[in-house]
Amino acid sequence: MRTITLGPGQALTQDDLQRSGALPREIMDAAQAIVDGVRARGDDAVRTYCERFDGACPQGFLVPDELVQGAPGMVDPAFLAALERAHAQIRDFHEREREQSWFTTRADGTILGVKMTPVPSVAVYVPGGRAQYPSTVLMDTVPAKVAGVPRVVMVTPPQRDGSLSAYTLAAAAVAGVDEVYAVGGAQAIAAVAYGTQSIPKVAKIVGPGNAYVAAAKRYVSGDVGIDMVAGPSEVCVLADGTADPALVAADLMAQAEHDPLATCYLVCDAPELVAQVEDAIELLVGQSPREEITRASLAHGLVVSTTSLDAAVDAVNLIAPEHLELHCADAFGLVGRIENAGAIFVGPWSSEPLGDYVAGPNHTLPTGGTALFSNPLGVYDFQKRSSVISYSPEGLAADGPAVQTLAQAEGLWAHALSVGLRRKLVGEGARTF
Ligand code: HSO
Ligand code: ZN
Repeated sequence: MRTITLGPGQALTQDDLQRSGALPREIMDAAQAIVDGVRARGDDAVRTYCERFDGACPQGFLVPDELVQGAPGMVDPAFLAALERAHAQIRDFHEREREQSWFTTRADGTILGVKMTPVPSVAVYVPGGRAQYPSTVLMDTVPAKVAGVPRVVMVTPPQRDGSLSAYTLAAAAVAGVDEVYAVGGAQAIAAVAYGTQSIPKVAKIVGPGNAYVAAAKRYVSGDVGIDMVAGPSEVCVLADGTADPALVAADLMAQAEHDPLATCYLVCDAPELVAQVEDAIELLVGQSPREEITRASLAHGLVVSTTSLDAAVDAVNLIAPEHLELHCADAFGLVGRIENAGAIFVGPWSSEPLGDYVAGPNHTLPTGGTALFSNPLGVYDFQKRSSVISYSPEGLAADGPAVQTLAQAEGLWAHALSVGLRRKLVGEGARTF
């Protein structure tokens, strides 16, 4: 890991992070060409790209429902029980996020409010290939289901033999996915954004994917809703001298093993702990079957060494990590000072993998510093608000003059007329509405 040592009064800067969220031009161009191809030629183009990139293309993209519903019976019972535990806890947490319609009345009888409506259809993108993430199926589907989305489809790339993983299908069945399509990559994003002969168009696409998937999501955004353009995963551990070096080492490695591009940060006001963590990593990493990925990721990780806890907190807020772990004496006391983080894991028992799988909060989180302005995936991503405005005659009489004055100032004659006509009707006691 690279180390930056901040002296007293020194602060971390964005330049120190050497972080570039931009998707490379070649990847944007390639993704655009794929999306345009699918938009123009539908299933034929999807098939061509599947064969080119996945090396296999199923006969039909729709996975038969019997196969999906049968998947829980094909997996090991302990896996199924864990999946069901995770599902119940994720659903319980997300139930609390559901926003209700609300209405308020004014003394003059006017009613104002917000009507909530679920997004009509959603596609959940689930990565395949090297990484099989049934947990992501749950995390991306449950909030949509809790919001009441009537049609949730899942798209995921087939394995080399054209099949889908039984774990992924079992998770789709447990989460209540309505249709599964064995198609991945930018071509899958294009298919659900614009529709093809056999794959339906949806209103919103969510879920993580590789750089081509991210580029395609960015390109189709606007024609269809998207959740976020996710980058490689990150963890930041904020530790003081009381932290357990082995736990910190394990937690950094848990993120590093996802992806050579994943980024690990250790922010610490106790230099002796940094050395102990590095020793612990060296001891453990050789035992990992994912040693190569873990080492590649840790190699570009960053240690920020500070002389005070206040400086460490400032550094964390600048990093705005996807996941933050607080390994400090008064960990909960620090929570109020953390402004930018996708998820905050507090104290030594709150290992980040608990949040990846079973705690309940969503694991699809803002990456690359976007925790500065965005949220974990949630039920609110699948609910739309419509404002509701219902005037009584008394309310119209009270507000009408102000509308006419403002409309005249803006030179909008018919705006003033629209209210003026009604004022007349109300004044004359006529009830035409
Ligand atoms: N840490 C990943 C999520 C995940 N971990 C899925 C294991 N499976 C990004 O939040
Ligand atoms: Zn993880």
